[in-house]
Amino acid sequence: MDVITLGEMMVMFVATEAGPLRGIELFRKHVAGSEANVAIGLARLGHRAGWISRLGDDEFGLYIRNFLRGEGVDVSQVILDPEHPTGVAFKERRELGARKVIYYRRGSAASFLSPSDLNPSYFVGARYFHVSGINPALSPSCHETVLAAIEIAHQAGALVSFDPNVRLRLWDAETCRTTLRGILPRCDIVLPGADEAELLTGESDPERAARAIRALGPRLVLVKLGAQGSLGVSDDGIIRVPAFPLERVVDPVGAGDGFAAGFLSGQLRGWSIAESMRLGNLVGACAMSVSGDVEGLPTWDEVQALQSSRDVAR
Ligand code: KDG
Repeated sequence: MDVITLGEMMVMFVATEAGPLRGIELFRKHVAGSEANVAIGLARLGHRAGWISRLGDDEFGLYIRNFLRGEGVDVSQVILDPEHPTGVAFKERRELGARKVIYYRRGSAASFLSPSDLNPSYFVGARYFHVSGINPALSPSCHETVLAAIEIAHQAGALVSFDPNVRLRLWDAETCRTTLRGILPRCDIVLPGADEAELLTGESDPERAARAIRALGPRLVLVKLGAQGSLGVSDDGIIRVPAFPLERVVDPVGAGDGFAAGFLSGQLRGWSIAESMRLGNLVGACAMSVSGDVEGLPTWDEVQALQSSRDVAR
């Protein structure tokens, strides 16, 4: 496997019209889950990606498993749980202000993931293990599973990539900060947004925040800066890569997952950090061009067409 990911995927109902959910009658069914989004992004770009999780043994669980399978993501490590349901989320659309994602995920099958669900032989030969700060927020056993999986991945020789994915609807800021700071020293690559980097370090300047995260252990920190592109801090110094030009942001949710998929794809191709970040920015922009998390993620052919039309990479 090139990249193994672990996390919860939910069925996500996206409002077809803008406005508060109480007035919405129609929703479109999508899948949503940060780490699985990354696996889909990588599979579309031509890499071997696997996803570890639990889903309810119910209609939505089967829908998600089939969807991922159809995208070419390996789902051999997905357990169908007959006792707990697949998580559900709703996404509101607003013309003004931030979009809201509402969860119905407490007690979901994925929140029962435990270290005994991990199969160390699955990690043999993996190049990267990608996980996010959503999992440790779901339950103590999910937190333990993340720590155990990081350990297994390192033993197998994989690099660990970590997106803090701060979700303050799942836990309070202080618990989040303390828990995620306990995970950061075990990671090789950390990909926070600017606000997440600040929450984790207390530094509002992204460069200082990235340095503070590096001081905890990770060799590479990539801060996502939205319209300002991304910032990379490593032993080689500081790299700033402008955003891929996008005429209209339809929905920013999922952009970070696109960035992670693009960046890891670049690294798997042996590209430099700057070139990989450029691909990350491009894939992140593609994710923002549609209202679902994954529908906009490009195939490798689409990436090449975009690169040659805009002459932005390689
Ligand atoms: O990164 C996008 C995710 O936030 C979205 O898919 C929902 O995974 C999700 C979550 O738990 O918030």
